[in-house]
Amino acid sequence: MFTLPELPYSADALAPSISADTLAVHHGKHHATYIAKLNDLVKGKPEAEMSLLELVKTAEGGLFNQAAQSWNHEFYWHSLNPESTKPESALASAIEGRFGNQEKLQTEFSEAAIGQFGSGWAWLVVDSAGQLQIRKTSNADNPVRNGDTPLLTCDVWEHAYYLDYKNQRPKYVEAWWKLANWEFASANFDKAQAKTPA
Ligand code: MN3
Repeated sequence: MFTLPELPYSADALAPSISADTLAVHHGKHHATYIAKLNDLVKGKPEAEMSLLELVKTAEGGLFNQAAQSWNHEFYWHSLNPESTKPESALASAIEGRFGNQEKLQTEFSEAAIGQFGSGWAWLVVDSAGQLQIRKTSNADNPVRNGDTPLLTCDVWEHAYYLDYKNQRPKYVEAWWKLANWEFASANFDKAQAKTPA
């Protein structure tokens, strides 16, 4: 049985950038429904014993969609932090090396988030060669399928921002940056470096 993880902060902690109303629906309804549908699909099957990440890496079709949306949302909640954070030194120098500075990373990431046609996700990842990359994926797709290790993600499905920003995705992406959890990204970066062959 997969269970809905609790939010790592209180429901009103991200306001006004992301309102408590949005979190109530996005976590309490959308994320909860992905988990419920996932449990229906794996009931009585060997997949019920697999980890969510294994399912994201290997499942296909409807099972992939529910598993990936379950994983993506948990990762998204952790990609947000009501406290202001900064990339730690190893990640900060990798950002400088790859993008020049953090502002340029933000511009490229925002373009991916705003430019993703329809529903999907924008990601900061480490690729299989250990390089930082910006990715955008459609619907439930997740860059781990291509060997990337995600550091941060921004959900650009309309349900992530419609209550707060209506159709104005750029305003939501701008607000997302105020919450970007660099502590989480730095920890993910360190883990990715540890498993990249030197
Ligand atoms: Mn969502």
